[in-house]
Amino acid sequence: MSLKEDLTQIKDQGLAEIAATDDLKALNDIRVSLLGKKGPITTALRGIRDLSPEERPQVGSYANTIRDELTTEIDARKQAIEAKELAQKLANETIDVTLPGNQVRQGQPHVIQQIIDEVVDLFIRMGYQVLVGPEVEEDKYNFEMMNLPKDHPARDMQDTFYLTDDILMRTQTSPMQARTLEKHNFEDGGLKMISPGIVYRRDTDDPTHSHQFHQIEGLVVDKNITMSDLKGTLATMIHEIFGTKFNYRLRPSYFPFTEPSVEVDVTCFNCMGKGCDVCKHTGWIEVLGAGMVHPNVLKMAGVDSDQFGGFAFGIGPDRFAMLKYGVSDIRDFYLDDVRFLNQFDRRG
Ligand code: FA5
Ligand code: MG
Repeated sequence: MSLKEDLTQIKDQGLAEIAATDDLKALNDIRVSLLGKKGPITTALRGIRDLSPEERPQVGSYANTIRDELTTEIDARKQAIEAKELAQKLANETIDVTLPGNQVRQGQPHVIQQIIDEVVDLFIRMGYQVLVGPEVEEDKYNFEMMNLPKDHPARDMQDTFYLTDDILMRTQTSPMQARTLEKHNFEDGGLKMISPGIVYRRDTDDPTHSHQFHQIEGLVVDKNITMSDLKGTLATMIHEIFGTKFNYRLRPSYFPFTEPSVEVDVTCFNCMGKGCDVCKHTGWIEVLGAGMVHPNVLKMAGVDSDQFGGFAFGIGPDRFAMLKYGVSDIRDFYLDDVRFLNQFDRRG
């Protein structure tokens, strides 16, 4: 076989190998073995010196053509393999947007928040504005402007956590009465507001007491507001939240910022009035305090108490939640046990 034929065979074999490979590494191996120093072309070219001087340039240039052809073919194959790999990779990474997504478990508002929302919605429907006040409060608003001067004995009922002598964790949402009265311009008309929020007390935790709990303050101040307005409002709310299954009663009470004052009890859900541990054997559970706004509270906030008067109430939504759902220990609301909380999923 002539050298030229050898070279042609090397070329044909090389082209066949190149065409047959699908893999970049294998292709590189082919390149090295075909075109490298120890490859067949280099070896064949060594035979050139045995040829006649006329044949040498011919065969030499043929060998170069073959080398170029193989190199071009290898490069083209390399591009083809790379393009194929890229296409495959893209195909693999394609996101099928029509597949169903992973299910994310959806939560629901905490049961006490659900009660607060119900109460707030009702009062919005009755034309009240909703205000939110600070939990870290000044003594001035929490006590003094609520007619509880320093050293007033009634402060003992609401001992709390003090940050300084004058700054404390509010014991009630009632400071929002003072804050709102102070700001309201009564030349524009009367005032109807509710203010839900968290309050703190140095209470010993028991089935109906927590050291941190919720209140919803309500305040109506206008001309000609009477105790029957208060009673009607409270009855509307109790029926809205509890239905008519539960009874309620107004019991005379004392608050320094209302006169007269009442506390409202609802039938104990646990014994339905017979008396049990939950209701301390009274048959009733106290759910809110209320009364007619004390003139001193109006005066201290700069409101003319001869012209204006009103009522106020402070609801305990934690107690509402206990009654409504038959939960016999308030502390269950604060343990964050999802098995307990999931029972109040109102999405059904
Ligand atoms: C007050 O806090 C008055 N500010 C309510 C008020 C407002 C009266 C406006 C007049 C006018 P009292 O301390 O009774 O009152 O608390 C009101 C309600 O909060 C109670 O009826 C009860 O439902 C709830 N409550 C009181 N202490 C706790 C506690 N430690 N844990 C859970 N709920 C409580
Ligand atoms: Mg009370």
